[in-house]
Amino acid sequence: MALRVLQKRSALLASRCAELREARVVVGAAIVRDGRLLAQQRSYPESHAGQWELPGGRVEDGEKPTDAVVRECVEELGVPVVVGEQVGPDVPLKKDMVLRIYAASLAEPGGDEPEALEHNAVRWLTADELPGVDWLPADRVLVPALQTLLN
Ligand code: 9L3
Ligand code: MG
Repeated sequence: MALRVLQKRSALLASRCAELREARVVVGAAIVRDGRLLAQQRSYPESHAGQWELPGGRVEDGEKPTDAVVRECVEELGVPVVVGEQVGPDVPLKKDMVLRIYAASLAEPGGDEPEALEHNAVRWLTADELPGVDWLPADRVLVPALQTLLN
């Protein structure tokens, strides 16, 4: 009897450990308009300042990743987006984090222009321009998948 209880407890502990080991997700938006992809230039931290990334950020506790995409785009660009399918694989970031990109489009195409509210600048890039951009390392991994999305 005592053995069964112990076995059950250790199984519970093992599954809790697996949960804690699971990577935290950072989401990003691949916003496409007229065959171009929106990229933004980071202003912080100093190690990443000047490099380009897709808009996004950490998923909060209890938040759906796709909801986090919408929230981050409002915070960083001032515009809502409609979120589609994941683009490419999850890309490992430092520590226990992964970057997950979703295809997106502007929810109000004739509305406000996306603005760099927390960044240096935004750019709309063609598929041909993607390889020449100074991307953050994780975003660079996704360049082929992003070119496929644009083509
Ligand atoms: N990150 C990398 N590529 C991206 C995004 C949105 C984020 N496209 C990395 C940079 C940070 C971490 O994820 O180390 C958290 O992102 P944020 O909260 O600084 O945007
Ligand atoms: Mg961010």
